[in-house]
Amino acid sequence: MDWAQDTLRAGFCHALSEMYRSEVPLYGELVDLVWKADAEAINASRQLGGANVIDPDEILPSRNRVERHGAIRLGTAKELATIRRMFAVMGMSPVGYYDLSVAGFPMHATAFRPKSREALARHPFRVFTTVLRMDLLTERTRDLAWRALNQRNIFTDRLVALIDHAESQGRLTPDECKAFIAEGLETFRWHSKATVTLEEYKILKAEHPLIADIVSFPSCHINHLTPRTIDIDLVQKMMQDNGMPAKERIEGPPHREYPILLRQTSFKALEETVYFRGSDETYIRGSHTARFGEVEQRGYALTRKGRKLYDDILARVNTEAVETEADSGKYEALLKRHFEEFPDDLRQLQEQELAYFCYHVTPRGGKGLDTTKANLNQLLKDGVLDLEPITYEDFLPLSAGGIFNSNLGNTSQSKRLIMEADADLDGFQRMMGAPTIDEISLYAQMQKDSLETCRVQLGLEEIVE
Ligand code: OOG
Ligand code: NI
Repeated sequence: MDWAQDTLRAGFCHALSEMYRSEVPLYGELVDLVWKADAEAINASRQLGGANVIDPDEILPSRNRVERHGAIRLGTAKELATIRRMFAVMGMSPVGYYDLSVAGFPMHATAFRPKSREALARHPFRVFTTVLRMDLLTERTRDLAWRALNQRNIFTDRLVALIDHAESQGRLTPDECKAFIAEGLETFRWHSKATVTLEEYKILKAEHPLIADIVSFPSCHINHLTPRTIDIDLVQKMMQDNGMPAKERIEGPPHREYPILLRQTSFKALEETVYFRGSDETYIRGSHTARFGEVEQRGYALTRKGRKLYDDILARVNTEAVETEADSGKYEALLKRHFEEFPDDLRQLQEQELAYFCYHVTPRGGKGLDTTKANLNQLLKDGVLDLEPITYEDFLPLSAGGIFNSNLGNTSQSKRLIMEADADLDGFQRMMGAPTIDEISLYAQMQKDSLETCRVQLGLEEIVE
């Protein structure tokens, strides 16, 4: 299916963003603030001049301005299998597997997103999608969850009919796309009327607040939406200056000259009024805390070797933080110190094979190349090729903060049960009815394809890496 899929995906993301803006006005304020921060960062770079000038069209291609990721939490295999089909209509595939049990969440996840460089460039909408692991719940909670989840249907009949239709026809007409967007939004819409009683909600929440969030409502409301910025440090400062309930620190790697992976911050979830089922047709007023707004700055995709170095350094930071009972200021210092070990230089990242790159033939190119076999590093040195880091398109949900907090003792028995569980990729794929795609192999393929294009352009037989 590659008709107007990119347009449908863009339209859906835009509609979802408008819906969330009206549901959570603070999200709208955050988006405005990100635009201001980006404009300021560009201006500041202009004033500095020289090599530091940010070319807004280069670093902020049109995709960044519309770029969003969201997150949803599902309850059952049926929901996961159907959401996979729904996202497939928009050209989004399940990429990566995330085991959240390590952080004490009875959930695992994938991210639905476009796979190819071209589709990502046209519109990179992605949705982090978790599903509950029933096997990690205590019996009482599991029974409750089953009952609540089995009586709900988070997809409208018209949406399911449109998915069937798209699958059999291989496309949707513009009118059908419009209907698909309108019907699809219903799956992600917020409902303040819970499907459970207050007592049931309390039982679910006592085991884990996210279980209550997944199980208690008639849809899988989008729980946050995230715009992308070019200067997350500035956004964090502006959030604090504007009195937004910002998180204390930015998650992920520290600030670097050459950013890697992903840095994120958010405003904390809001407490919202909800109504629990009472006896007969009555409802009881209560509250629920789940929805928030987040912002992210994306860096370079790392190779397996690079990711291992990242994880090793972070583990050392966290161990030392626990040992020294570091507060958030000290934690920041630890992070900075330990990450000095991660090269902050483009050529080193390339030579040590820590990050992925796309290669291009430079304008002066291979004029006068008199060999059939050339060495990649020599071609770079000679200015025949240049390199462009590949952006990390995935997630880092088990950020420093997550693991750090879960280390802080005070762990209940049901939580311990979760934290001692193994990842279950097979179980996840069985629930979804399809395999997940390994994200690292996507980046490796992009790098390989770009080298192959260079090889052909230069008329070489081989470029040796
Ligand atoms: C997980 C959300 C993960 C991110 O940016 O890492 C995510 C959850 O549903 O709580 O969106
Ligand atoms: Ni997120």
